[in-house]
Amino acid sequence: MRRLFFIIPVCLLVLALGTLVEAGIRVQCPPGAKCMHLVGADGYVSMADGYRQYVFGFLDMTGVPVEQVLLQAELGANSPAPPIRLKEGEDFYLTLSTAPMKMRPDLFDAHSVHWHGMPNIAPIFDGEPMASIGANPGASFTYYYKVPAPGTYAYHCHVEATEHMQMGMLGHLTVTPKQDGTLLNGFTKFAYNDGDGSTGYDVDFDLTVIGFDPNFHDANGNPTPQPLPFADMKDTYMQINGRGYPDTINTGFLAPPILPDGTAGKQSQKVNALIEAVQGQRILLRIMNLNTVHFTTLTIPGITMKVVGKDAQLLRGSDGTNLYYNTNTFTSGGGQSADIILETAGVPKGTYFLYTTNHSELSNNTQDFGGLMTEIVIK
Ligand SMILES: [Cu+2]
Repeated sequence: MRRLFFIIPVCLLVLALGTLVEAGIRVQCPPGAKCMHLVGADGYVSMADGYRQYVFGFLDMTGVPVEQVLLQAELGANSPAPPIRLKEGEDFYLTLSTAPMKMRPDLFDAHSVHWHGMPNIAPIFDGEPMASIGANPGASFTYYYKVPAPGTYAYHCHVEATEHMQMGMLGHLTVTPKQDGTLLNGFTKFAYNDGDGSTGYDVDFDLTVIGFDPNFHDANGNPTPQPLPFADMKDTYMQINGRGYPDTINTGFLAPPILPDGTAGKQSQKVNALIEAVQGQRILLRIMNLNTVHFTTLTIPGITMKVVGKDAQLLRGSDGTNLYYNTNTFTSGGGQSADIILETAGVPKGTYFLYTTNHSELSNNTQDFGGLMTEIVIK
């Protein structure tokens, strides 16, 4: 009998813990809220010159049964991380699970999600590992956000940030304003709550600028004694949305990389960077620079860029004066963003190029021609 008294409570405890663990991963999404399940893992991507690059990254496992998550995530890191698009004021539950590193079983790094530049995040959900927490390998953690402000942001892993960001744990985070859905200035979609429709647009595109240093990535993919070459980091694979030109304009998924054992890997580069609009439409470019090494200057010969927002802030003075400005080049460093409007009325139909004026970055490592460039097609 005494043994029964012991066994029954233990069984109940195990059942309760099992339910909690399952609930921690399969969030019962509350009505009206948005929920997502990201997994941090390692994997491979193909650079535009065909080079297989080892990466760390996130992948979207929303809706995948708990018992299949780790198996499906194996070597499944995406680059860039899956884009997240939310509405201002929305309740968002983001569950992060960390899969063990398939190619680096000697590493036991946790992962986290940090919303770069977002105000009013509860400290426990900040993702910075000294002041908050992440998810250790095999574990999960659910973040909650009351999405506070519209704009163009990024999210990234903040654990050993220099290493994990260089390795690819970077993604686009867009928050649309409450003003969306109202008719102002002939538009129903806007970059910000501008009150006058001046940031209205017809079509928008998320552009994430990143760069990889193949020597750093190769050093990390090789389980030999560290340290990693932090001070020597030099990105020679500059990319938009995880691709160098001409892969940026390939509207399909890129072919899965061939793994070191000769088998096909998983599709890991799912976001293209082709910009298309009908003549007369207004384009909004949501540009997020997540390069860990370089400043980047972008230009679009033939189309004027109107900058209406920077670093997730509407460009407006304290007295309400618009501080928007027209330019033919835009420079940003890592962690900076911009909201740029392109008016296509009066722009002849055709193909235009968005590219960096840092000409050494118009290459895919040693392959001349490529890199940080995409196309804008006005139809
Ligand atoms: Cu990480």
